[in-house]
Amino acid sequence: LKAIAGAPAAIPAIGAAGAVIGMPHIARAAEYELKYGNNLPMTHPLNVRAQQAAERIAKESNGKVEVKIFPNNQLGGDTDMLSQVRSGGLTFFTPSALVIATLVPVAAINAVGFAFSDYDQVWKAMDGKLGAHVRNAISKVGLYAFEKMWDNGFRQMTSGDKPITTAADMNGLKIRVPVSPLSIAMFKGLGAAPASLQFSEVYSSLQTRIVDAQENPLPIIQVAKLFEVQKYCSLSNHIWDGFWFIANGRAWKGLPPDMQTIVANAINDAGMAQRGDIKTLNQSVKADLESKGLTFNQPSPDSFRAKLREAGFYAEWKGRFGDEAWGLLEEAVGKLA
Ligand code: TF8
Repeated sequence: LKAIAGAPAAIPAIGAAGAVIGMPHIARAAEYELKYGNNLPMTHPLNVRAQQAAERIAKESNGKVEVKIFPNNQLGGDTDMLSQVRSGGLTFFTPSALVIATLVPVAAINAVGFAFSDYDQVWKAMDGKLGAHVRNAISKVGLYAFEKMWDNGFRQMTSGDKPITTAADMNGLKIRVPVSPLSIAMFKGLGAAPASLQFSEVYSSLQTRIVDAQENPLPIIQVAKLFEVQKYCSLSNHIWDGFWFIANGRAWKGLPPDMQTIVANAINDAGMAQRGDIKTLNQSVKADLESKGLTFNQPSPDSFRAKLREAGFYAEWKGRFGDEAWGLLEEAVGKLA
């Protein structure tokens, strides 16, 4: 007999109902069953670390809280999961900042093109005032955002026909971007022809040549096997992207405070470990992708930034995000507009 961690060692026999005798694994149901959905396979650090957090939560709550992971778009694409976490059908979801911004516009602020240049800047801002500003905005739409953002990575461009070496190579390029107004505006500003598609459609849209290019961090390019349908990768680092680990507000408030503490500690700690995983992967994955046929180049950000400035991109988004949020961003990365 193997009871779940913390469950009573002896499983009481059930009299008249009988059926439960001999089926110890259903002898104790969790009091709180929390569903977590995301769009990545279990091999990505997001799920590896979430799985560890789920195990820790089960153990520390003595089996009262069970977190069940639904990876790989099992519950639908990002847009579906975002509405499920709002309605409560889903307890947890980890949208990219770009995606949650369809609901909370200021959440896209970390994704302003060519703003962050390294992780020191990123975590200082997102663990500091800029992150607090965004979390507060997320709380206003009935969602709870855990304190620590998880890392998606710096986004890089991949293409099928020719490498992207300067901003001039962007002209007319059909590039898939997430469902994100900021991404659309930025790539239009660069002269490209961006199209918003769910992440679940990226591989097939490249394969069928609906689009010629896409942009994502290297670990995503690897787990989604995009090297099979792309030839070039430009290490443009054009956006730093992270995941907000969010919860349905009512479900979160419905957890007793001691359980909230257990869950929050496990998730925030897992997030910190996941940041380390992505940093390590960023260094190791390139060689692997090269061996699988991707040709890399490293463009200078200068021509891209200049083109965005010329297109009025920074001035426009400063207006959209507002002076307060923009001020916090510039405090972290220096003057942009
Ligand atoms: C996108 C997203 C992705 C993430 C990741 C797959 O490109 O931003 O980078 O959602 O979880 O749609």
